[in-house]
Amino acid sequence: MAHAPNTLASPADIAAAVAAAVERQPVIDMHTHLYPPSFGTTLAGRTGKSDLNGMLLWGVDELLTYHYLVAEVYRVVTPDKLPYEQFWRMTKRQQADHIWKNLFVERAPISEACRGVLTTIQKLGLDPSDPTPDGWRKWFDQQDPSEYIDRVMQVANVKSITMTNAVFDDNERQRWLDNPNVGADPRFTAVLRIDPLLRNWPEAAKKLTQWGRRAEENLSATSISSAKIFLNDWINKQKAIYLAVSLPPEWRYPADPNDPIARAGQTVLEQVILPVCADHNIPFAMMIGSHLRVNPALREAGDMVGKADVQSVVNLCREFPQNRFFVTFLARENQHEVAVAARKFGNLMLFGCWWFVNNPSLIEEITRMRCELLGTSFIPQHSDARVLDQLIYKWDHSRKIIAKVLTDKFQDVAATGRAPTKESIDGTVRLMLAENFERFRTAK
Ligand code: RAT
Ligand code: ZN
Repeated sequence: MAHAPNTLASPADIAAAVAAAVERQPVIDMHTHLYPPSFGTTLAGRTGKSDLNGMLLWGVDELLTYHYLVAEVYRVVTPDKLPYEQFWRMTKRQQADHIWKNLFVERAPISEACRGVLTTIQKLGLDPSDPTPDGWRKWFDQQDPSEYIDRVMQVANVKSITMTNAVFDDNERQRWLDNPNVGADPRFTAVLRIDPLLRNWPEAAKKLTQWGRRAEENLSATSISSAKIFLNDWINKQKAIYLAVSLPPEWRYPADPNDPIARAGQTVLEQVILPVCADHNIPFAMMIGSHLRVNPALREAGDMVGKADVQSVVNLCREFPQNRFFVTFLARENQHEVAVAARKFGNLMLFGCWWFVNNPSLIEEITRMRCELLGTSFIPQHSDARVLDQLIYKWDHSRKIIAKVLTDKFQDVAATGRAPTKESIDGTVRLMLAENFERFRTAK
């Protein structure tokens, strides 16, 4: 068969073009827990300015004490050997050394979170075969946090980092109140995170009242208007590009009429959150399926996954066509159903392989299925990085899988006799790593 000159007909040419396009395309990372140095940082580097409650985490001790690795180390050094409270009393460096010894030296570091630390160290130009992290620590101590952000973004090829700005977190809230420019770093964008508003209205109402916006448990007209003013203020203060919440597996829309807290959540959603999002023309992101603190002693490492309800998302997308929803589910069991739901609603954008499905085997399965059901119209990944340096491994590992899936898909299409062009490969990759997010969030 004859091919136009700019087409890529051979499987090897397609594989090379896809791999190059995926490596080259800068990413907009739509969900992280990363912040600019203006939010404070626990590791001062060469600036000497450390802040105990600083929100920017970076460096090898933070990488090694990532909560995914805390959960994993408790598989092998059980609480009868090291009581949880004793672990939490250790310094960060002692915790890091404990994890290093037990997960990287005495056992093979084959989990995804262990491998991630080593990929990061390698891509920074350090030697992952070093016997201890001490040499790496010295290197990190010489970095300037702000310059280091540039370096990590360059190595990871990330062009924009989306923060998670939890307005009900006192530490974070105070930073916005103390410094109106705290979020002004052009490398970062803000997302207003509002979990208590939807998950526990009585608690949120108390806080709102403390902060000078009168709100009552019974969701009077005054409460609704207070909550709307509160959201408006914070969207404006943060210049939030969307609103976000994480929801438990039991979350339903419509809510169970016999559950007063869930009913209040429904009212807040219908009468506060969605109208405010529509007014500001910003999407609402729902991350669904996390059971918080099933083992409270493990703190943030103690959360669990549960199967959630996709039909509730279907109901919302149908009832609120004027709103746009970013959605991701935590359970593998929900992935197929929600991909089908996205075929039905243009106001539903699937994103990422979240947390416990952010593992190579599941990323591949989910990305393949989404391509087959949705073509190019989804956002395959976000990093969820909590430690700046994790951008490097999260994107390196995901890029390779996205490239593998897209190579197969383009080769399958080529086999029909319609060979792809380099432009169509580049364009597809651009949609997936940047433009689908940008277009959906700014759509009219
Ligand atoms: O993936 C994580 O690190 C979780 O602890 C959560 O932060 C989750 O991603 C969330 O945003 O709630
Ligand atoms: Zn997150």
